Amino acid sequence: MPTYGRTCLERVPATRPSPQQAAWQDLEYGMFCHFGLYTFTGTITGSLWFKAGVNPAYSPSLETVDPGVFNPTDLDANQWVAAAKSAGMKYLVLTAKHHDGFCLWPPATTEYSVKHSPWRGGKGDVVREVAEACHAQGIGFGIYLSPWDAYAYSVLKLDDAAYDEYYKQQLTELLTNYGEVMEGWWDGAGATMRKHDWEGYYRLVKSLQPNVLTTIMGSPSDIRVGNETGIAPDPLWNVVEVSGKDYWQPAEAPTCIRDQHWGWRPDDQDTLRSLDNLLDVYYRSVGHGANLLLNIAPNNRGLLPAADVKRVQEVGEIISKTYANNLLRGHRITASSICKDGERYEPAMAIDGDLDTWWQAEDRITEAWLEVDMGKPVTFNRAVMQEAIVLGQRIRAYQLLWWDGNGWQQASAGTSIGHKKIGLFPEITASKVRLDITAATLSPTIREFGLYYAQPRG
Ligand code: FUL
Repeated sequence: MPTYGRTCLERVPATRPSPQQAAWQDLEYGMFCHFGLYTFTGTITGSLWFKAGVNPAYSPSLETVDPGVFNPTDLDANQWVAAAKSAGMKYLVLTAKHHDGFCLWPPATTEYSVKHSPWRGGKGDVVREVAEACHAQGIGFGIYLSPWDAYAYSVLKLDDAAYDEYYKQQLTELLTNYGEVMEGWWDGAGATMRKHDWEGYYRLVKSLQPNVLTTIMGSPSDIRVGNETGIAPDPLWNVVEVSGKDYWQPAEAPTCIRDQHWGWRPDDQDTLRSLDNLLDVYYRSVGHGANLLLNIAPNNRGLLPAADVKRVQEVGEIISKTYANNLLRGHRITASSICKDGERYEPAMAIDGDLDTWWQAEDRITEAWLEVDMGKPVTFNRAVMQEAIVLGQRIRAYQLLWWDGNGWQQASAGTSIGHKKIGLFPEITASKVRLDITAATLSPTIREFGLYYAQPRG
């Protein structure tokens, strides 16, 4: 977690991220892995789950999938994590339990788990293997634990209070026995069909691991999820109002690498998203300031499909190549206003590639610009802007201008920047650019400002 040092603080209160939220936003890109009995039956949505949700008296005996089908003969969590890393992803979220209630670890609460599968002779624990692989390879580990649980409702016939205890026991095991958990996904699907002790869950989670960030359900949760398209809105504001109070609640954009199938399916061989489609999703999630959580489903052998891995590696390679060198780096940068607190907020901090430093305008200045003179014409078609969100999301409007020799022309413009904004525009050649912040709630900060050139794609 970066240390942010002393700051040129405005006296005005503003909503800011927790250090854990700020660190999570820096991760930007993660892998979602949906894995469970549905990997072996070929479908993630069963009528059982729905019926069990709406009608607790429903008897699912004919539809409950037997744990005996769970047998990923070649399961290798290290392959999943290595693939995520090689694609530039910084964390992995695993479905420890999906809506069917089947547990990928052997819990004390239910027998409906890997314990009754042939895999590793019933002694296996997928959560452990994935957690250990994440920890060993140095990426964040996240757990998805569906509040909606068809098995607990319909087979075990737990009422709301009994289910709260059941769920809390599962949370306790998952947050006690698997090392550090960075993100806890408490899915909203089906979660309103029952009464849940959300506040109790939240308190328990934080008491077990204060650094865990909760996603979706909570009181409110630490992370929000808007939809399942992988696309975040623009503008994207981090502060949301819940019951009259302001909260910093960064956004995560989940989506599937294959046609809306969260789990692996044998009949789903032709729906892998194209490279261009995935790049577009990246620009419309990470490029809008959200985290992208891309689902790649391990197959029934327990491996990520080679084609999916290759595709995300291609995406990762294009992104890392495009953003390897900031064309503004090392050039002369000036600002209309500089916070007078030593040298820490000099404009050069905005192009130094150091995420622990930033430029900041003087207190009470809410319109300001940064100008970079590159000395000679440079060609670019992407701009990356980041605010020092540890001080809140302050910028309300900006435009990127370039000097055509006679006057300023606009390359791109917008309202929110937040953690990151990537501006995409047709190729421009200029030797001078200006980032013009035309509105801010408090003195604006720029953590990084960069221009890049993305090779046109065929
Ligand atoms: C949804 C679930 O119903 C899907 O199966 C999937 O887990 C997705 C991430 O969240 O709400």
